[in-house]
Amino acid sequence: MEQKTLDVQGMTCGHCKMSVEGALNELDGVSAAEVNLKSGKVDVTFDESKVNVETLKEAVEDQGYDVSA
Ligand SMILES: [Cu+2]
Repeated sequence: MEQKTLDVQGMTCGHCKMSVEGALNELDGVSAAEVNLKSGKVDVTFDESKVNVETLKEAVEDQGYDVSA
């Protein structure tokens, strides 16, 4: 399992948290996604043989947020 912290801009409330975590958890290979609203960071645990960081970013961007790392 791989762990990656994404920097996400624009998350402001519980709904944002749910959207981002939901989108990531829907991806095959993601076992955990945890949004920290205060820091704007998302910790993702995933199987690197099934999903890559680029796909994680796209899933968050598809929800309308910007990812910088
Ligand atoms: Cu929100």
